[in-house]
Amino acid sequence: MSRGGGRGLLFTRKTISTILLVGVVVVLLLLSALLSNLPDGGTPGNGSAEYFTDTVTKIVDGDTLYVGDVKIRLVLVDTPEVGENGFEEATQFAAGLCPVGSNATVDQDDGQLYDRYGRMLAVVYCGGKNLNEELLEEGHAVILTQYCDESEFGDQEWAREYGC
Ligand SMILES: [Ca+2]
Ligand SMILES: [Ca+2]
Repeated sequence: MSRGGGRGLLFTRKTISTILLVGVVVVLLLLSALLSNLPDGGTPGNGSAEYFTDTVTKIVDGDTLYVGDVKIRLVLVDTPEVGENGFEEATQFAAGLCPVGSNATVDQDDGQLYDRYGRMLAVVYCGGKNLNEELLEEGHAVILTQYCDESEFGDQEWAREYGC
């Protein structure tokens, strides 16, 4: 009788620890899935496009900057050129959101990797904010609708909101 009771108890303990182990594994899998999706809209490891975080080393103008030694052209947006109205404001806005020396995350456009000048086309995140989107939202940039279909980001909410 005591033998049977002992077996019953052992089985129960094994079952409980198995359930706990499975539960822990499931939670870990869910967490890693969640973390791999950050920041919003990121597509790490997708195709040959790059996805990396590095230091902002130079702000060229509102839509062009260096992250590490990579020259980035913010995709789907266009800010004024030197001498044009709004050039200073757009450049200073970009420098304010992504100051030189701070960290930026670069999500290269899987649909169009580089522009014709060899600049990497990407969305840049600084302090958790999408610089491309913020430039549009603050009126410093216009959207380049001719690239909406080609771009990885053309169907994202922020791009659609401004004309894609
Ligand atoms: Ca421009
Ligand atoms: Ca990408």
